Amino acid sequence: MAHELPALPYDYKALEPYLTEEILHLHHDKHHAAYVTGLNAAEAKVAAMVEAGDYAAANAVANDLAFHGSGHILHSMFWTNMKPGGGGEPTGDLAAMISNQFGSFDHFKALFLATTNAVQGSGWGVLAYRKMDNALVVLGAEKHENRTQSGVTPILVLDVWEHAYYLQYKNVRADWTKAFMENLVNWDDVAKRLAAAK
Ligand code: MN3
Repeated sequence: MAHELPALPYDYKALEPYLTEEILHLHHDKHHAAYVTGLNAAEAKVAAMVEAGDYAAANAVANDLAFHGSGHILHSMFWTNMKPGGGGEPTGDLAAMISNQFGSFDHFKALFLATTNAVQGSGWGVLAYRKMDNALVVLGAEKHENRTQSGVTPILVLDVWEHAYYLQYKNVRADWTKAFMENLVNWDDVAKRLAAAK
């Protein structure tokens, strides 16, 4: 059962002017597609190792599963975490949890942006739900799979690899993350993901 690249839930031009058609085409059709291919290749290697009883490649394959698997999962979330005419503030249970945990939406936003902007090199800003104590956690992931916390479910992810913004925002990552939060984030999708995680 091979993984497939999911279609975008909107047109490639739909997120302009905050995210260009060119970036979205390259990011979805080339970069995300490569993680799908990588994950399928890694899972095929797992099957081949088990079939042959030869586990010499197990460590390399585990690395590929973490990298390409996380890349596929995070990008699949990322597309639905955005929508044309997004931004604003969450409502309902998500808004209440954010206020309870971080003091206010503005405090959360400042923390999320600071954490995301400070990720060294390629990575993601992540808001995750931790079922163990019914909490929200703000994380800054490196690459796709590093510097996370076990046992949490990401509900909002923001790609800050250079491929996500450099053609439009050049070296000013903070302009990209601000545009995402103010004009693209789909809080309805984040709320749905929180409810599902609970
Ligand atoms: Mn990416």
